[in-house]
Amino acid sequence: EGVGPQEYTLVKMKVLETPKKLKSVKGNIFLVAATLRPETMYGQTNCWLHPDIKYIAFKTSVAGEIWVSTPRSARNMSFQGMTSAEGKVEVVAELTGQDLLGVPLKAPLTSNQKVYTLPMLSIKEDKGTGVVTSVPSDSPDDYAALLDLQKKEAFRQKYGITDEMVLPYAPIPIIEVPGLGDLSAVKAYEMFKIQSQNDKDKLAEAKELCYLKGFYDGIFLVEEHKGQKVEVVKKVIQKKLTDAKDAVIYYE
Ligand code: A2H
Repeated sequence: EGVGPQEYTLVKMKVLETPKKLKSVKGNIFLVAATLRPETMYGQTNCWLHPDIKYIAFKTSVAGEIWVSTPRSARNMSFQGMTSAEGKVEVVAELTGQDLLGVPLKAPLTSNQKVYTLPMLSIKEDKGTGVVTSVPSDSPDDYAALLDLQKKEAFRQKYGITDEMVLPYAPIPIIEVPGLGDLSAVKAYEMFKIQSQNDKDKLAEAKELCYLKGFYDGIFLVEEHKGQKVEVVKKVIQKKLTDAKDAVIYYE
């Protein structure tokens, strides 16, 4: 990773059914997911949270909007004009990831009408917002974690995740990558013989391959950008998201 600040796109995922711990909060609540690949938002199938890390709900600079992220990232956002006051974070609720699991969300661009918050154990507290949107077609980490939940009923039960939150969701073909096909993460998962989300080394290799090839050689399949190169369309889709107020640019 470079020395300069990293740019992330924060994608707003709207809470459709308020979880218990947020019942007293007024306003529209969004989980904000940090991504390096805004162009893949057409393929979202769920949202990842770490069950054991701390999240906060806080007031934003947008009237009536409450966002959820880690306290660390909210503080960073307070210096980027995203909170209710410059340099301040007005906390309205404190939660753990566990409190927020199994919640239906409306996410932008994806063909899924709702996606659920699910547990991912490799989420880092000190990167991005601690909220990660899942695109199993193009991210090997996301595919591995989704498959773990789909294969293991006990894993779902441990976190109170029902079948309907997981089983109907399949990777959506959105980008054709020469040599890796239209579900590059699935292909890479198989090529590297990955078994689960705990296969750290193999996942790192698969991620590298998909990320580089997807970015430089990938061709869009979704109707609106059909035939266009990922390299070209990435910024266009990022702008579409920010213009629609479905995302903001964030640095750390
Ligand atoms: B990416 P970098 Cl399709 N912990 O978004 C673990 N992973 C995190 C995270 C955290 N706290 N915050 C963000 N991420 C993920 C899409 C995507 C991503 C695709 C393909 C590759 C990919 C959909 N998930 O990332 O360490 C987010 O997943 C591969 C690098 O800053 C974010 O972008 O380089 C990426 O990791 C940021 O990782």
